[in-house]
Amino acid sequence: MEKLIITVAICGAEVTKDDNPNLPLSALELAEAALEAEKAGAAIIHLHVRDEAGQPTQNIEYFRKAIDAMKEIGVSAIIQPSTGGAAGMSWEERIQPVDFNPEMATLDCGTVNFGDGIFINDLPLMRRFAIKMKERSILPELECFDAGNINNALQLKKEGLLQDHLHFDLVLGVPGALPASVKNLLFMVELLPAGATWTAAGIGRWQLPIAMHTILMGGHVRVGFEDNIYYKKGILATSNAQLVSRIVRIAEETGRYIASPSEARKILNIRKGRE
Ligand code: KMH
Ligand code: ZN
Repeated sequence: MEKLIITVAICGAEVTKDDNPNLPLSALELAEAALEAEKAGAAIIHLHVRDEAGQPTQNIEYFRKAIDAMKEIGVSAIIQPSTGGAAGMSWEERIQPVDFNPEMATLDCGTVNFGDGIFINDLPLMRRFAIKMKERSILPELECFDAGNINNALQLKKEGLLQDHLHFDLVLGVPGALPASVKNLLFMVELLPAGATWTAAGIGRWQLPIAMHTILMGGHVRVGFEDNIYYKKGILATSNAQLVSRIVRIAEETGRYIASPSEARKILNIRKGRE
């Protein structure tokens, strides 16, 4: 099987330090968490940023600070800024980090309920994001929270708005979207087009079981505090790296070895690398 790409979603937009005091939020904390997770085996850093009050923001200056801090301390993993931000943000606010020309960025593929909120991703918004990413040769991670989202991504492909290689992130268990279960994971994977690569992310207590099934199915894995703050039931994770390390141990026991950042770039057909 292909080597396993581990993505770490280090802070997200919703979790707070009250939920888990080990959550990284400042630029320096994000950089240190990214480096520690990379050393543990992560090849992709899925990045959200927060302002001084800990609120989610898509302001380019906060991304700049976090990414500069990461580079300064030697992070070489693929940095994948979020263009999802938080539910309720405008598309203009959300798209800002694309201006950095990152190697990857997320492209959310459909409107879903998101807890008590609505996460709006209509086709005109998706087209805008896809066009900008294609112009800049940024690989979109096609985030799908429900089965119909995959079809929306394929619609963009039909319209010529995506590059040849498609990479999906199947997010299972967002309250309001498709619940996490092995049956739903299999269902979504069967809908993917031939040749696509995919990552799966299970929310909350589903992070570990979805990851374990994904390892065996040949997909790639996302873990991290954005999706889950616990190590075990009732025990908070001490760091994102702790969650990554567990995936590395499990995967290697099954004979699935871990992709370095440069191997991940090759698997994902990322043209613009640092190497
Ligand atoms: N925070 C969620 C509303 C993404 O990063 O692209 C959206 C999200 C998806 O996290
Ligand atoms: Zn995110």
